[in-house]
Amino acid sequence: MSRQLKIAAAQLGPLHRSDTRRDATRRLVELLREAHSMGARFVVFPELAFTTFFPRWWMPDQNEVDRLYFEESIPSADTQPLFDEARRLGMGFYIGFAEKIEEGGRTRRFNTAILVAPDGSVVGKYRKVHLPGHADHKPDAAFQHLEKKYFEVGDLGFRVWRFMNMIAGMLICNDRRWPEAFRVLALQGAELVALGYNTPTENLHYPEPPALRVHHHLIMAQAMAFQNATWLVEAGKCGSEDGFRMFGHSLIVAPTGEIAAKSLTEDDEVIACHCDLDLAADLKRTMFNFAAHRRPEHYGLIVERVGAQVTPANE
Ligand code: CDT
Repeated sequence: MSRQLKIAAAQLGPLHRSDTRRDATRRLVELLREAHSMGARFVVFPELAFTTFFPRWWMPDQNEVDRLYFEESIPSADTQPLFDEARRLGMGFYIGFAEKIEEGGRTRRFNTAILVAPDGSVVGKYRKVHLPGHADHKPDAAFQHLEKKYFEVGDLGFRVWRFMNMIAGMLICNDRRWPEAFRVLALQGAELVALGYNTPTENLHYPEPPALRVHHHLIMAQAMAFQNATWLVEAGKCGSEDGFRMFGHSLIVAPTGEIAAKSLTEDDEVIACHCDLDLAADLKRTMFNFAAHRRPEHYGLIVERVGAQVTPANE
């Protein structure tokens, strides 16, 4: 009998600067209940799901940033109700948050996601590797994208976990633009990749039509799921946060590359799908039988070189 799991993506509408983590948790609990009523047993929530997308703001007082946006423990008093309700309902989930730790005598901050089992235990942690944006203040820009200021590059690598009768991996937002991240998960047998995101409708760095940004979001998801023979569940935080818009289009993509479910709004919304986990395993035995067809002896540059250098073979 094939392995079936009903999975949901719980999209969040806007969280403004004035919204507290308690406010966010209340909404997350409602979304969790809705996913449960739809029959889902595993839910993917967005990146930095308890707060507004704060890297859009230049804030010189790090103590204030820590107090308003970073978690020193998870669950915390404010976020505990989500964990309690998930355990009561017997549901697993993925959620993103800003993590602050003390390690080796210094404070470290990461953009983090965790996998929580139906019994409430945290079974896996991932710290975002691909941090977009910049670290300096850009006073002339319409908004900032200061992930390089507020976070360190994740130090836990790309891992998978045996979880709820599947092999699950985690990524966060900008990671979805880098095929290497997915491939490292797929090489460990990932059958499902969970990913939360916050993606501004406008590109900070150069003009780009909003529709094109959504187009890229969709084709990346479809390509990454298919080429790595994995289910992919992406949940966004979206809508206009204090006047700064981010797009929705949360989605569940099958290992065939087909979009199985997609959100319609830019507000709180749950989408769900019956996922046949063996579809991922089957494709890894056939079309994407890595052991039979990959040629890593020709892929060396992928790990040796970071930026492109032009060295034509005839020079
Ligand atoms: N949160 C996050 O990583 N957002 C980025 C914005 C990049 S703008 C080109 C994203 O990749 O969606």
